[in-house]
Amino acid sequence: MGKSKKDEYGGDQIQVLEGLEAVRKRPGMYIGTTSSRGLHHLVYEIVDNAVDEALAGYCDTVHVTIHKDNSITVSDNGRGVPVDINHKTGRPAIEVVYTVLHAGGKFGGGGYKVSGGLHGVGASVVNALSENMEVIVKRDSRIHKQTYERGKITSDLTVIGECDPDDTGTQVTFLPDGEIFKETLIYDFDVLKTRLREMAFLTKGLKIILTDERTREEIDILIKKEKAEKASGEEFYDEEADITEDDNPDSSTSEAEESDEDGSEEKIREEIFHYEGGIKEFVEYLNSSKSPLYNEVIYCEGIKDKVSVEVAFQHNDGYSEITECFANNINTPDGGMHLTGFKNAITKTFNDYAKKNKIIKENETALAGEDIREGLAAIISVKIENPQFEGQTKQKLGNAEARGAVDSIVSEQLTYYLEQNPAVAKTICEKAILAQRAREAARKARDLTRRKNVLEGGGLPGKLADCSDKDPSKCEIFIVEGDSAGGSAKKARTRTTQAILPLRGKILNVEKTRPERALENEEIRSMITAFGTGIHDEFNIEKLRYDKIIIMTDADVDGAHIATLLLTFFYRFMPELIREGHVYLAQPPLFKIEKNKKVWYAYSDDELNSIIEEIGRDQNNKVQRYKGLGEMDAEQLWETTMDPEKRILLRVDMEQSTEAEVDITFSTLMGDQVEPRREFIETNAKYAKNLDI
Ligand code: 1YM
Repeated sequence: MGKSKKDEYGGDQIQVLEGLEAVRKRPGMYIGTTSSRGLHHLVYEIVDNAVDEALAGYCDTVHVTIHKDNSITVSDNGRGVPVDINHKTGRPAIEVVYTVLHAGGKFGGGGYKVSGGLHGVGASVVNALSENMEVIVKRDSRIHKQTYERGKITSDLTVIGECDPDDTGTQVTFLPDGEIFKETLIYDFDVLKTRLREMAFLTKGLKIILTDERTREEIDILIKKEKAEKASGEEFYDEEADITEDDNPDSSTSEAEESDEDGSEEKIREEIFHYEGGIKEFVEYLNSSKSPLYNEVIYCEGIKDKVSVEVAFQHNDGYSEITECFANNINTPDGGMHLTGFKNAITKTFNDYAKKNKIIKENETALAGEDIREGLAAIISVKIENPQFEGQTKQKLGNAEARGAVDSIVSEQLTYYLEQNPAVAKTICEKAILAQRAREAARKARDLTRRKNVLEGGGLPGKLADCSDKDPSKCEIFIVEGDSAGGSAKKARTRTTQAILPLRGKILNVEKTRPERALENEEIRSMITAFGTGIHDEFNIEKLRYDKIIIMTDADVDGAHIATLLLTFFYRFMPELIREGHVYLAQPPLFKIEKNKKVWYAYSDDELNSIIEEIGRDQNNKVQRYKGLGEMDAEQLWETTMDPEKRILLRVDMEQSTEAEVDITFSTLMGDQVEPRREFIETNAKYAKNLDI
């Protein structure tokens, strides 16, 4: 996708449009939201420009650094943003890139940037929303620098040094503005990591390096400080919580470096993403915690009707499907035309192949798309001139030409591939036939039970102690581990709004069970009927009978295991429940502390220590460690875990995770591969504070 010298951007080609005031007034219009998601979006806007430079063939490395003060530096080794004078404005081009809002800078329309030579669109938005920003460009043997505050220039473009003529590139550092990002200013390494890894997969050959200069401790302090500031509602100053260099010897001063040599914990996190195989490697990554059915990743690519198409896929021996779609490197979780084209192509091509090779007979039913896609991991990536993002959240590709292009490229190349690789073709067809049979058998069984239900009246599960209020927005259901805790919970609850569903022992691991078999499991059926929503394609959130679904298990390893099994079931059968924020984890206390007839509960070791410190170390202190919910009587269970006024609930959140990451997390935790699970637990155990999947 290289460009000739002739159509390179000159300073005068940039259109000057409107000022950045509009961006500060209505940031949501440009970056979607000013929540944590918007904060992270700033990084992607700048990285996009570097990736465009890579796609144009001029850059192969991008560095992203999170600094101790939560400012970000992004740098690349491309040509450097042009610094020559723009004839229309009489100002340097770089100034225009960073201070003038460009056409189509609206959220969701960022796609045209890729390979269209129109990039730099988002940079001015990032500048407008940053307390300060600095850009350094190495170009024409010189090092140039300009600085800004809240989108306004604070220093003219100046040459600050010289460099080798071959040494070129752009470096942007910005500090997001606290006046705009009121929710949080703290960057999450893992959120950036996921997106940057994705960008690297989508841009084969590009090396992206992500570095976090903050230590764990420093991040914890930042979080505490931000919480305290929010609580006091005003600028809060706490010497202990402040980590500016002067006050805290552990921060980035030279002393910190010395302490590093002492072997103390001054760890800097760094991740390098570099995939010569591009989306083929993305598919291998999706299947990394699963067992692939065949060795090779199937790959198709081509250009048709000006749509550039890349598709890669591989089946695993599981039952769920994960297909991630991108248009101009932007994730389209709601699919769209490219996905439709892909589904058409594989359904048609596999059926044609199976018929032609007598794997299924002429008079037998054709394989359904869902049969062929059972256990499929796929990536679809299209690049298109004027992407239309549709749907409520603008996350669905609307361009009809993408459907035709993907369909024809995949059909043609897959037909050829299957002919060349009959063993792989047979394996996939056989898996699809098994899926088809299971689906048919389940349908017959379901028809039978439906008839039975109509005759017998159906109804709610017997074990459910339902609440009396019929307004779902006021109701919650506790899924409780074990009959005895279930008993206490039933006694403790507020009958009007709290329902209790006790589950016996461990629930089924749906990750390792055919979906049709899972539906034969009694606990699973009870939950489905109690929730009222139905599952999979028939899921309907409007029918949800409770606003909150609360998993209440013991605060130990077994309890965590049961909670994970339940979450896996929810995610595989009714993911919208989690996505829409209806799923919670109850937090039973770990300790009860008694002194002179007064009682405290502690939910962590830290809390236990601070309570003891507060009440004074004393022989009269009685500390009891709760081993399970069963050890609490109804009153204690109510007081510590169920009372909406006092309890702590963790909401299960996947807002900033991609579908791919969540899928991998569940297959890692619950699948049949042991090694990825061991690795996952080792890396995450230390940091597991909050359940964020
Ligand atoms: C760390 C962020 O922005 N890199 C970057 C941006 C540009 C170029 C190179 C570039 C593009 C072109 C010609 C061209 C941009 N240029 C412009 C504009 N990294 C980062 N690297 N020369 C250099 O598109 O033809 C906007 S972005 F408009 F000035 F050309």
